[in-house]
Amino acid sequence: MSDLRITEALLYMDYLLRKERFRRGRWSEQKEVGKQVNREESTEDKTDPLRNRNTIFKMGISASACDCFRALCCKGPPPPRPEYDLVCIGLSGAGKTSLLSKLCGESPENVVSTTGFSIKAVPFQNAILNVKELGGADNIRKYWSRYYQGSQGVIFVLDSASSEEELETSRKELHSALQHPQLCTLPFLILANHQDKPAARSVQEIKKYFELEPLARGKRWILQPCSLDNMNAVKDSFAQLINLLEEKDPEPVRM
Ligand SMILES: Nc1nc2c(ncn2[C@@H]2O[C@H](COP(=O)(O)OP(=O)(O)OP(=O)(O)O)[C@@H](O)[C@H]2O)c(=O)[nH]1
Ligand SMILES: [Mg+2]
Repeated sequence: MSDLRITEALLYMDYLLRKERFRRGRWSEQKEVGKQVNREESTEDKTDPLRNRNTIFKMGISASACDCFRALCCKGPPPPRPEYDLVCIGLSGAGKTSLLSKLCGESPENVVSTTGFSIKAVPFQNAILNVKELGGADNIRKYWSRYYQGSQGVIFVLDSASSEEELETSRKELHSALQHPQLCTLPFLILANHQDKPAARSVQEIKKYFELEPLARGKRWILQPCSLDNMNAVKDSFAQLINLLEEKDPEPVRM
């Protein structure tokens, strides 16, 4: 039922209540006249708190109609969305900042390499992800583990079209993160980015090269091929990650 209809229904209900109250008032007046009771000369105690009980009762009906009206028609603020703290890692140039910026509705143009870390609150319909991106340059990677504490999930971004050497470095970093005591029990989202490039490896090649199936056995992870041009795939994978984060008693194996 639309808000307008509910309003109409409640106003009509209120009108009926008032009409009924008026009818009863007249009836009791007639009864009193019949008993020859003069209102003005009545000896009833005007200080008696129960004297106006009927009025209070009637007001109560009217007040509850108003409460009903308020509850049905005045929409309060939506319940707060749960927030999760995530860490986002991957080699320099993998596309971490670009993807996160696009998810926040910002332009990925003029993105510069992250020195140190940056935090973005990425809003989704059912949750807010506070993502801490750690810069992927050689001289920053050795400090990554200092920033893992408090994370509830991990996003690992890789460049699917990178050189063999870079891919091997990326593989080592992913292995080290998956085995780190502060991350090893958390859900992982692995984004195989740069899929728009002709040299990009397929998701099967990446799964094999990164030895994901034996390495991540017993862990909860999602491997998603994507590119900056295909944000729907990125959003879908984040929705799956939120599902994993929401699981109170996660299944031990998710392959
Ligand atoms: N073709 C293509 N280019 C991309 C893609 N994703 C990111 N890029 C480009 O890759 C470059 C590096 O992207 P960043 O987002 O800065 O990478 P990063 O992972 O944040 O790098 P660091 O902050 O240095 O760790 C930018 O010029 C992006 O435009 C993609 O899917 N396809
Ligand atoms: Mg960056």
